[in-house]
Amino acid sequence: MTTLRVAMIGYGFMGSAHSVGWRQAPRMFALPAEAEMAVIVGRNADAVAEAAHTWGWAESATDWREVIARPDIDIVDIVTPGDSHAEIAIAALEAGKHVLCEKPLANTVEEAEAMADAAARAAENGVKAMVGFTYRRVPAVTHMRNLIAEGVVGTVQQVRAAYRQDWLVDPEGPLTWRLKKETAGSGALGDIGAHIIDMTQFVTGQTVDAVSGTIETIVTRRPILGERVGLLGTATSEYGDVTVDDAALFTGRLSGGALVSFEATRFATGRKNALSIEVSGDRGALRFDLEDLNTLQFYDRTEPGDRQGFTKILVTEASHPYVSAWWPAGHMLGYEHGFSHQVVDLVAAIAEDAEPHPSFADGLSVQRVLDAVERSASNDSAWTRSAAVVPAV
Ligand code: SOE
Repeated sequence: MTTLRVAMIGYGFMGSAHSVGWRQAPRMFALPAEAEMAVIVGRNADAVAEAAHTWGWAESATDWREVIARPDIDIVDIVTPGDSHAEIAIAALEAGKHVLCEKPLANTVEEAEAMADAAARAAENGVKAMVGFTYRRVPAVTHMRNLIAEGVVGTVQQVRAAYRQDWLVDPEGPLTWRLKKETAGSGALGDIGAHIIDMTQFVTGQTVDAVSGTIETIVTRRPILGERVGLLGTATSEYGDVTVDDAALFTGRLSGGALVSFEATRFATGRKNALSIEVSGDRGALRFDLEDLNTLQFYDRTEPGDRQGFTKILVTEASHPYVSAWWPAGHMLGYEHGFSHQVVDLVAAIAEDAEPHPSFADGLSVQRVLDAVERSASNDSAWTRSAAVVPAV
């Protein structure tokens, strides 16, 4: 069996989540190729060596360019902030490495276009590129997409998508990289709005073709970061400007004509990581909520009136996507399982020489929607076309 040796660049929150995926997937799934956690890369030699030890990477290194040039590396997994995605991904693809890149694909449409072009060129030589919209791989979300494709909700008439967090409510929370335009590209919009745009396109099989939006920075100055801890960290006594949005509200028009309401915010007091999506159609409706991620709510309008009502589907049957590799029915899965499923799909695409999804073209399509929201917001919320490419689902 082929062995795919992985190099991961970066070692923050997403580094730990991806490491769990690389460790668990080969143990729980019968993968068509071996995946080996070869080397983890970061700028701070001591910290990255500790991360290698904690998460089980064979080696650590400090220079990503040297690692990408190594002939014994097959896959480059990028979990750095958005400002380095384009440079690392393009270099890796040009060096013939398969690439998995965290979302959002890039910080700008121009970078995302260059990445999608590099991926298309690399694909001619069998090299694969995937973007890490990992929530697609929550079994209930994949199941929702399959049910909609089967027609259980009929024609999609409206979608409601929200991603609400509250980790910035404290105005003394420090200025981390996620709050600076030069490192993150945008704020709640790109960080979590990107997830609900991708999820909407994924589950409906349609593109978000135009948007009208508003973005807002609620706390405009914050203490400069001392030491990073989790999403936040310690504060110093100096203050600096927040240069990204804290909240984004926008309406989208799907290629099939339906309206979507989107909300992405880090100021939803009490909401820790509340991603929800509800798709309403002329035959029924489906709703997913990350705070109850093993379930799907299904309303069937074709049932007799006296039996209609939302029913809860427990998405833990072996017949549900990804589930058979895990536990018997009813033994719940969590946030981290999506990262294993991402590895399963990437390794399968490489072994079978198939295009992985979400592709860099899918990532570019989300980036164009993010950009259209910002353009709309700076133009009195005027309807703005995103010129999204058709996502392959
Ligand atoms: C922070 O908002 C964050 O970690 C995002 O960056 C992730 O993409 C999301 O999965 C959870 O929240």
